[in-house]
This record gives sequence, structure tokens and C-alpha cells, in this order.
Amino acid sequence: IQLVFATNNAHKLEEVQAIVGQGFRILTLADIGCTDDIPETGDTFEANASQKSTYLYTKYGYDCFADDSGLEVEALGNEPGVYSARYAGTRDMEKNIDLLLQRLGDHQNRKARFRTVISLQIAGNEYFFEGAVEGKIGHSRQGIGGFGYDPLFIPNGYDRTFAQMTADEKNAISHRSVAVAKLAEFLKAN
Ligand code: ITT
Repeated sequence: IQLVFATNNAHKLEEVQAIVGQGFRILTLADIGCTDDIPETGDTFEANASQKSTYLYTKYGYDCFADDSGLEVEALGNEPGVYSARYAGTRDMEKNIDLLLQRLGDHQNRKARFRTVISLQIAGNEYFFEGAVEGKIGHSRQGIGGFGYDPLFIPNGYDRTFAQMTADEKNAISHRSVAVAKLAEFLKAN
């Protein structure tokens, strides 16, 4: 099985490749010579995942998939959500994390979830796969692994953040691994 992954995020690529193993060959945008800034203007994860995979399939004709994901913090009305990558206006994660910690302050309710929606395009048909992981937001950054908001996110049942886990530990429970496992099941069955 060979699919293009419509992402510019090297961390996502690394995680997905580790989750699916060697049985799947995942091509990158670089592999197919795509340097486009793929538009992402929806207001749901589904819409954005679909926009990215549809763009690639329509322009290049490759079977492909896209991952749209983000962090939903309950006390912030599920922000940053689809704005996770640019919460503070740019892709600077230091600023994004500072803003989140500032807005949450010392709020008692620190419940949060990571969500991933994958859109798969095969022969002109689209399929969606979702994953989520529940947890809470720490009071400060902890750990240096992972990417994005990982230093803040403590999954339920653990007392460490995703950034304090090994890649394998994160991949065993993450939102992305849940969605990717469903994608892999689907591909094997079809
Ligand atoms: P592509 O659209 O090119 O795939 P992106 O980084 O722009 O890459 P998104 O639009 O889906 O991806 O934004 C997701 C953001 O949510 C991402 O930049 C992180 O800040 C955050 N995020 C998603 N998954 C995460 C994870 O597993 N750990 C920490 N933060 C994550």
C-alpha cells in the first residue's frame, strides 16, 4: 500500500510512519515535488482535513490522506481547536503555549483533549477516521519530547505529559494513533 501524506509537519509524518509500521509506504509532499502552501480555511477538523486531502487529490491525482488535529481546552470553550497551530497569530509554539497558559490562568477546570481527523482519498472516494485522547493541562511546560502542545498535556491515567514520554509511549495512546489505527484497519480490509 502506498499513499501520499498531505502534511508539512515532520512530527506528524514521523508519528504516523511509526504507528503504521513498514507495511505501508508513506510518501511525503517533497517526494511528489509539491511545495504548495495547501489551503486550510475550514472551521472544523473534518473540513480542514478534507480540504487538504482534496487539494492534493484534485491537483496531483494521488491516493492520499491528511491529518487535521488540535487541542480542545474545556474551560476555554474548546479553544484553540482548529486554531492550534496559530493560536497566538503565528506558528510560534512558544507564544501559542504562553497564550494558552495565560488564558487558562489558575482555572480549576484543566480538562482538555487532543483530536485528530484523518481524511483519506482513494480513487475519488473520501473516508474519515477520528481519534481523541482525554487529559488535562499542566501549570507549566514539562518535558522536551514530541511537538506542539505536548509539554502541557497530561493524558488521563498518567502523571507525565506527552513531552515526558517516549515516542512509543505517546504513540500507544495518542489521538493520532487511534485515528491512524482505524485508517490502517480500513486499508487492510479493502
Ligand atoms: P499540516 O496541516 O501540514 O499537516 P500543521 O502543523 O499545520 O500541519 P494542523 O493544521 O493540523 O497541522 O495543526 C495542528 C496543530 O495542533 C499542530 O501544529 C500542533 O500545534 C497541535 N497538535 C496536533 N497534534 C499534536 C500532538 O500530537 N501533540 C501536540 N500538539 C499537537
